Amino acid sequence: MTDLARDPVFGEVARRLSPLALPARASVAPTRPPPAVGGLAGWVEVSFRTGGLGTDELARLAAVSKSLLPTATGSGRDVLGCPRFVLEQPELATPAVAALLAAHERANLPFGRLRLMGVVNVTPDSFSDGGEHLDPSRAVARALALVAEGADLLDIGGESTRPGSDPVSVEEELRRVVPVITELAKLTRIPISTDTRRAAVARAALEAGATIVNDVSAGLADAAMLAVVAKHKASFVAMHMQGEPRTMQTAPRYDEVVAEVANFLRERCFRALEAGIARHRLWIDPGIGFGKTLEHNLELLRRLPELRSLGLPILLGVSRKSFIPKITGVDTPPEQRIGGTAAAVTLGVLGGAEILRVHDVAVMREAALVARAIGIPG
Ligand code: HH2
Repeated sequence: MTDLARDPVFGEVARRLSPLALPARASVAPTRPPPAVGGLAGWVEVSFRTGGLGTDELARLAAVSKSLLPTATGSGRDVLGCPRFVLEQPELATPAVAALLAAHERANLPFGRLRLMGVVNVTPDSFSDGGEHLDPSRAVARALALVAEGADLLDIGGESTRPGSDPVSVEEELRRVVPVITELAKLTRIPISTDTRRAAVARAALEAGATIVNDVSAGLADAAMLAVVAKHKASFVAMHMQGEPRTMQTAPRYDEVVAEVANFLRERCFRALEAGIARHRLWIDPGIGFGKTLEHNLELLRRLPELRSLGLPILLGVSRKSFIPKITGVDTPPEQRIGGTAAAVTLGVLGGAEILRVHDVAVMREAALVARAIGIPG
């Protein structure tokens, strides 16, 4: 069933109904109350968004969808050739229909404004800019240069999470990022994000003027993280990672990478909501390169629209990453991976990403804006 799950809506229902695709801990409740299907008068019409599917896949989707929607009568196609079902007895609607409608509604939410998040790593060892901005004044200058290039947000990190990296101490991470954030908060009005897995660092960064916490462990690395974010009314980026940076690339394994990433993000966002973080302050990120093979990364990028059914803005970090030379077969240094990054940013925007985390803001801003103008009119 999961190989049919290319459609964001259908993918959501398939995942909910397929016990194999659900890790035991994952919650399957909708993220907000489903529409009152039983209360709707007359009938409900469900059209599947199936852009990009071939005839064979459409036929299989229609067959499986029919079995998921036992109360549906009169299946057909809408003007775009998408399968369409009319539910004539909505009071018989199953939880699957309610989930389908809720997911459909979320996947069809209008796109938000595109935002470019400029990256500055105050570290000696980050994979692409390590050592360049360890000095606080250089880090501040780089951040201001990214603002001048058109960054809408800044992401300041004090610990490399590249594959194979060792964690640094909390004290060292604080020493690296707090002076930079303090200074930047005085010099720019652009929202500042702190890229950290530590609650103590998040707290200090928020007190210094940051308003966003970007946690590559989605709150799992530090039990106090979600409460700190909630207390400061900060935004929270929940990113998916399998394992931890030191060993995550040793042997990443998934039965179904998109379903597992989506379920993980849904679960972590539930935890964030429970901790008191407002829904409108949550962003999700599939975590390209974090415990994933090249194939896993490509599958996630191709099927990014499925994550839209969670109803939260998608942040995407593809900038300069090692999947690019793996594809080209040419081992270019990270700062030269501009073309590959622009291609991935373009496809990411067309797949529904709204926040692009990049090192080269001016070029990627141009790529992202052009991609959106062509691919997502209005
Ligand atoms: N990627 C990196 C670090 N933080 N955060 C989010 N939300 N998404 C990402 O894809 C992401 C991230 C890795 O890139 P970089 O910061 O340039 O390198 P390093 O971890 O070596 O400092």
